[in-house]
Amino acid sequence: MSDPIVTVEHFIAEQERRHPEATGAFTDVLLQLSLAAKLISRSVNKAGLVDILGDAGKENVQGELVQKLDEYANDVLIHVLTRCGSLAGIASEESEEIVPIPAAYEAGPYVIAFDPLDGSSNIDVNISIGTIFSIHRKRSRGRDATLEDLLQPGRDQCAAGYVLYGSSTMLVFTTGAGVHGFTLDPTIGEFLLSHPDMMIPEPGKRIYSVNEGHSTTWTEGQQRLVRHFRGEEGGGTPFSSRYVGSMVADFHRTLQYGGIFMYPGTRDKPEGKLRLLYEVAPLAFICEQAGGASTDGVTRVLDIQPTDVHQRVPVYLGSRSHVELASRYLSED
Ligand code: P6P
Repeated sequence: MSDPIVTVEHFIAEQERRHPEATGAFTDVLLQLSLAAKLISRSVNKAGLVDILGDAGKENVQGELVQKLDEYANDVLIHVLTRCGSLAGIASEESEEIVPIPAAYEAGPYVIAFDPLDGSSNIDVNISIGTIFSIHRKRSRGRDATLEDLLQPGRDQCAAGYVLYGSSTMLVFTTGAGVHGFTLDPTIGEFLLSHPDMMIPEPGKRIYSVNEGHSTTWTEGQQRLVRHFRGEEGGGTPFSSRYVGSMVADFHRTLQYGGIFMYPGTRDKPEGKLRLLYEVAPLAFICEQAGGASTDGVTRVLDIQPTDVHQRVPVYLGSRSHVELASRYLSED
């Protein structure tokens, strides 16, 4: 047996041992997230077999029809995380307000924001979808989380990660000490370390990832940037275009191959579509920990001060040289 078999539980325990000041509260959150990921993975993989597809008929705070798997993922995450004893509150894409920790359960020193099932419109066509999470230390006094605890800049995250429900289920996260990927072995129900110390190749493969169907609404700088990637402006070998339409899948490819993922603002929606707290900031933290870069076109994502739990920002994530090139083009807008 060549490589050691390391479970995510063992890996997290090892990381905790290296930090004498660690209380174990943080470990509890990560372990519960791992449990939720297994439960959601089981349902996502059965989705084609069990009649849990299709709209649940309700609308979420975004005014989007909620798919049953969305509801299930949100319910599972809230169920396991409210009981972990280490959280003071939860922000979810599916909940307009902060989800409190019921008085019956112990609260703790962290807060979490998550998108329970991002890319859910792809559920019905069996395209990879994902869960994205971001963990901060609680700053306010008292038992329960306040808005101040959730509206912290991404640079202060103590952990961030995602679960990719694809051809296999992967849990990828950082606690500020590099990025590590774990692949679920469903035969034993364990996440096993499969991708230690992940680094974004620099400059990486020449891949750009954006929905070009929106190109007529882009700014001039954004249009010129994509013309550059297509080899139509400024010479150079054309990039390949890859776009799944599921952020976790597009990001995971960028993390492993390099390139750049973009969701730009438009003239009528300069803030773009993707949410800062539970989509963009966690993936930006992972991206930078893996040696990449992230910007909203003007500001480093991790330096953005959030003003609302569900606020949206434009995003450019990937190999540092490609993101820096994007910033140069966008600075001409
Ligand atoms: P568009 C999925 O709905 C999502 O929130 C992200 O996962 C994805 O990157 C983006 O929206 C796709 O949006 O406008 O290209 O369909």
